[in-house]
Amino acid sequence: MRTQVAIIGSGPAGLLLGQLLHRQGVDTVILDRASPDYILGRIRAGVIEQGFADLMAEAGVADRLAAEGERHDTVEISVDGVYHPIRLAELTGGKHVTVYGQTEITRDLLAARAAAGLPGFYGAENVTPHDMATDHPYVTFQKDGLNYRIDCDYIAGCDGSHGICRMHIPKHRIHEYERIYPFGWLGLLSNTPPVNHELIYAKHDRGFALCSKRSEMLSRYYLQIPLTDRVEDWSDARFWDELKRRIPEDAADRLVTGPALEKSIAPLRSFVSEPLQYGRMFLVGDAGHIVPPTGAKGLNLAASDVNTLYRILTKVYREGRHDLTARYSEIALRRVWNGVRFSWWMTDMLHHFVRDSIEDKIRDSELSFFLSSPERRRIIAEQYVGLPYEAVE
Ligand code: RFL
Ligand code: PHB
Repeated sequence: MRTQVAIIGSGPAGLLLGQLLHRQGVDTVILDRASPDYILGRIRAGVIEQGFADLMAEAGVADRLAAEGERHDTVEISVDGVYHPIRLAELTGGKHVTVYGQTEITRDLLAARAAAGLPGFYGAENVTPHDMATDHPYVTFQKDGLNYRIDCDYIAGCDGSHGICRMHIPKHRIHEYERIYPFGWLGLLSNTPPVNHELIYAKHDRGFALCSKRSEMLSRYYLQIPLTDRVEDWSDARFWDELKRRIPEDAADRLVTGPALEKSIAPLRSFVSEPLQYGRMFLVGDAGHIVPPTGAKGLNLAASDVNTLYRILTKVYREGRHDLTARYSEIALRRVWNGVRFSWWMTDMLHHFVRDSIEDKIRDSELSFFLSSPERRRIIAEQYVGLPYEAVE
């Protein structure tokens, strides 16, 4: 089998890239080791930058996002129970974010790919990229006991943080930067009305908490917990009690609780692999970098990588600009490092590290400095709504 771009990974990065390239007449095949149902079962991101929403529109898959996504002009930071609104639109000249779940983004993209009849292999085993440093890369895999080989011009490694594409880059051609945080997030999804219209990022002596949502009857909450805790340690009742203690009093008073539809723990880490390419293979999204979720940047950085690669490949196929492929990593990484820094900063400012340490006192002081004037809050707002995408020329 032959295609122009073999896409490994059918998460939001792989699917969005496939859809955008399809609209430019570029052929793709998508391979994923999981099934579509499994992919849709993962509860992850919820905050979409405008650049990402615009890209979904360019891909022709933004109808439901526009109709059901909720526009947010403000985000709340609470410190020991006191609100500090960050008025995103007011501070950034009208920019905002949209609350629309990653699950729904993925559902829309999978539906569009199926409707266009584009090829994909789910439940693909032993997916392996080959000969990326030559002009004739290919991918092999097995499915239902049969062996497959896909010859292609380029390979897009969109296979997430546990993917295999990065592993196939020789060690001496890649540098990996990593920071592991000494805590995790316990997330809970429930069929209850969200406690607040705006998201609340709550810094508290007992630890960080986040109040988020998916819709008017679907809430998503997170608690900072020690890495040694297991999901079984947290009954629904214990989760709700702890959440109430960390959020502002008025929110705790109106919090509607209910049984958890899903509860899971995510460890927090910052990770970047440099460069994001090896020959004719590109790393896109979580395959090349991870951020802690506090800045809501992971999925949005995946989208900005897709934007860069899609614009480069469009110029390659339409204008013969083969010179541009060598620049993918450099362009994508500029924005990635900014997101990595902002996510690290938000995590650092809002979480509790070591009680009564000088570092925690300095963090408190730095956060109150940044919350203390519109000019300083603007610095947070501009990054939260997302920096502009860099042009590819
Ligand atoms: P994905 O979504 O992990 O998709 C990768 C796909 O590759 C497949 N795969 C393989 N296929 C074939 N062979 C192999 N060997 C393979 N290995 C893996 C997998 O089955 C999968 O289908 O990566 P992608 O597309 O790069 O998307 C990245 C996002 O999923 C991620 O950055 C976000 O979810 C991060 N994130 C958030 N991002 C935001 O922008 N805003 C948020 O509010 C936000 N909240 C979050 C988050 C991530 C979280 N967790 C659980 C890590 C909240 C949480 C709790
Ligand atoms: C979410 O709704 O899952 C969410 C929102 C904002 C974040 C992280 C996760 O910063």
